[in-house]
Amino acid sequence: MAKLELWYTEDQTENQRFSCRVTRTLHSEQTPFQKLDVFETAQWGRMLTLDGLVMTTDRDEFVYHEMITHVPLCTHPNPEYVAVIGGGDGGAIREILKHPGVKKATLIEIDERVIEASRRFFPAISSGLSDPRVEIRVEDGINHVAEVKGRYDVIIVDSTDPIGPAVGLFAKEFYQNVFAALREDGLFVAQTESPFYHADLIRNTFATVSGIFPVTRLYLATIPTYPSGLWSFTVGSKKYDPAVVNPDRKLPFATRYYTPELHRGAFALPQFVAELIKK
Ligand code: SPD
Repeated sequence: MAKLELWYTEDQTENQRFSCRVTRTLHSEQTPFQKLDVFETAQWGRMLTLDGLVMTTDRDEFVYHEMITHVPLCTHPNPEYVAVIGGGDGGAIREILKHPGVKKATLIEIDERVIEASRRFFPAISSGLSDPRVEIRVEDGINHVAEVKGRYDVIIVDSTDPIGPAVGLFAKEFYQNVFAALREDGLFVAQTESPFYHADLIRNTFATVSGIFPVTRLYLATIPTYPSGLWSFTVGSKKYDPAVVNPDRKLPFATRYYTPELHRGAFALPQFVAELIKK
């Protein structure tokens, strides 16, 4: 008897694919910037993809969103003004708002349809977007950081992969503008892909950021639905070292992945990753 099955398949490299069973396609559209799909999957709950690449899923989003936010926000002693470039699903914003000292979280997302899709299909991820401390700007983050000076304590570059609209978010000029957009003791973090598949990108980004910021660090997290499952984040900081954290610090909010002890451990790099960022 014939059996019909629906699977999502992502070409992670020319020689590597990732698949998961789809129980329903909830939404598909071509936005002015990219192809946006929302699937219901058997393994990961709802999944948002852009241009055929997984951006977030119900069941593992907490790892990425906690690690891209709490590492920089727990490094800065008093983060008040925080910006997220990209991240239209709102997951990073939700985590930022857990920090009681944050006065304003600005989301700068180029594609309004991502925000709309997240509000509609991912209520738990987008839950912070209506908070009064949140300002949403639908514009290109590249232009925004080029225009503002000394405004933010922390900038989080929650970009898509370095293709299409996100290419400029991995460029030297962008990091220079991020430096200028930060206050005198500010820091930024960018998602920088997988050390298994994007070694050159990590090497080049780290070298570029090191040429601009006095402190540059790389840390890792395990994100099962991202290519290879091992994901990197690069930090550029004007003053504070994100690798130095009190592991016994008590957090005034709940997390599922991030702990201060794990924060410290995330900077302990496997040898092949450490080699990538050697001077
Ligand atoms: N290959 C996946 C990289 C996606 C990084 N950004 C995801 C956005 C989630 N807020």
